[in-house]
Amino acid sequence: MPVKTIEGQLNAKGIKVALVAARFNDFIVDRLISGAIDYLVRHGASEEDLTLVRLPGAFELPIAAQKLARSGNYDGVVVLGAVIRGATPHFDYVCSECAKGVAHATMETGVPMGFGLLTCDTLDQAIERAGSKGGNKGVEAASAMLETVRVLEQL
Ligand code: INI
Repeated sequence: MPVKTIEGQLNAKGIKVALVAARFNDFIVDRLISGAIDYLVRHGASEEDLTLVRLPGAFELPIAAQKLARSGNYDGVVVLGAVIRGATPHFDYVCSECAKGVAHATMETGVPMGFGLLTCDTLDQAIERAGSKGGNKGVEAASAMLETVRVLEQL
């Protein structure tokens, strides 16, 4: 007997999405935003159903993601930011607090969140992952959010 398998179709028709993005390193984050929007629209989402919210840095993203998810107005949230290691331990705190906060917000609200936070040692690594040879982390995060929304609808 075949195993009953539940999978998500990557169909974004009718989906309402909030994109929550940091202004810090905006020349990188803007590429993640356009990648995520392009992905969602090419998979059937309507631009009127997408809302972009900008925050100062990655540290501030979880609280906005949580409030948007709690509003009941969105099927999913895409969190986008870029943290690039500097000379101080600030990097580690910002990355881990953003990851923890987003994990908490998605579990607490039950709203799927794509985690598109680049955590890189160098600017070159961030550029690679923002629409060049390493792909685009914004696209990946939008796709993961969409797939999760479609799976949860069936559970
Ligand atoms: N925020 C980022 O989004 N990326 C970074 O690389 C970064 N660095 O390196 O400091 C960063 N810091 C700001 C932080 O997210 C907060 O906005 C700030 O601490 C004010 O609360």
